[in-house]
Parts: sequence; structure tokens; C-alpha cells
Amino acid sequence: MRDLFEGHPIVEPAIETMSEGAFILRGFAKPQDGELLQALDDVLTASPFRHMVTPGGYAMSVAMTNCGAAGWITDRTGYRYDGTDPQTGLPWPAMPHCFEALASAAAAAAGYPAFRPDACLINRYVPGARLSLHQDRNERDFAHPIVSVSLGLPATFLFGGPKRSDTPSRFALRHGDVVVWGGPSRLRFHGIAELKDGEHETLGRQRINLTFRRAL
Ligand code: MD6
Ligand code: FE
Repeated sequence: MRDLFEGHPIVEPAIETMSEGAFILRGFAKPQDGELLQALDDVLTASPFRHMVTPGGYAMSVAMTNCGAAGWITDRTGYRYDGTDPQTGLPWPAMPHCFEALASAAAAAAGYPAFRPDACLINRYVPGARLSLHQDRNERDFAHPIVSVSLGLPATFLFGGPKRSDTPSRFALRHGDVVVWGGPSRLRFHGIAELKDGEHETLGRQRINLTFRRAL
């Protein structure tokens, strides 16, 4: 918190609007971060991070895994949701209760009280990793919002428009911030700029992102 004049701190608003239907809930996940990271460890033991290959044949710089009934995957044949982890041949680990509770609470705080996720895509960025502009359109029903939790190193979220060529706005996402987006913004192009090097006090040199969806 900065001081403009002594005794009059500038308080960041808890909810920032990125566009119609799209919000950043600053620090919303911070009270649960220890519980989330402990549950994440169990998920990663069952289905570790891996670098998936795009349909074009490139390994992604972001490492990914999933939990929940459906997991997002990419391979040479395309992008899709699948109930089975192709690396283990087993179902994805169940979504931890604390994940589901946080995602539902964040969605409700942003005006989507009926959101219940069945898929959680987990992304890990190390310095230099990036996610190029894309739309999230593999879900069955775009009426459901997406809830995205940032943990660890800060990142720059690139938030574009309905066309890939629309120049994106830039938003800083820090440990504990939660993005909720849906409604008229649901199909906007977005991405993550190349992660800058740094050291986070609990996560070290990485950023973890949990992205919750209603996929099926
Ligand atoms: C990330 N997030 O924050 C990548 N997609 O690491 C996404 O691609 C994303 O944050 C849809 C909605 C929110 C997101
Ligand atoms: Fe996305």
C-alpha cells in the first residue's frame, strides 16, 4: 500500500473491471493459498506437469496438467477435453474440495452465483515461458464463466478483443489474484506475456495458474 499523503494510503479496489463481464478480484485467493498449494501437491503426484504438443507440432513453454472430471489437452490431433490423463491412462485426479469452493465463491463474488467447475487446467510458467493469444472455445456452453487463480511470480495478462488482431490491454496479475470472466467477454483473445525472472517467497521461480471451467 502506497501513501499519497501521510496517513492517507491509496487502497487498491478489491474488484477491478477489465471489460463487461470480466473482473480481477485482487488477493481473493490469498487467505487459502497454503491449503491450495498443499492440495496441488497431491494432484501433481498423481498427474505431473508435462509440456503438451500443439497441433502444429511445437512443445508448449507452459507446463500443464489437470484435475476434475474433464481435463484440457492438446496433441498433434487438436485441442479437446478428455476424462483420461493420456500420460497415466487413468482418470485425472479429482478436483480438491478447496479448489472447487474457491472457484465457486470467486464466481459468485463477480456475479455468476451458479458456476460449478468440472475442469481445472493447471499451468506452470518458469521465467521465459509465455502463452500466446488464444480464445477458450473448447467448452460446451459459453454461458459459463471461467475462473483463473494466479499463484507465485507476477505475470502480465494480455487481454484483447474479439479478433486476434485487436491490440490487447495489459493487466498485472499477482499472487492470490483471481480473474473471473464471462458474458460478453467470454470469447475475447488473451494470453500471458513472457514471464520475467524473480523469486516468490513460497513458490520460488515460477507462476502457477489454476483455470476453472465448466467444460461438459
Ligand atoms: C494464465 N490463463 O493465466 C492463462 N483463459 O496462465 C488463461 O488462458 C485464461 O486466465 C481464460 C480465462 C482466464 C484465463
Ligand atoms: Fe485461456
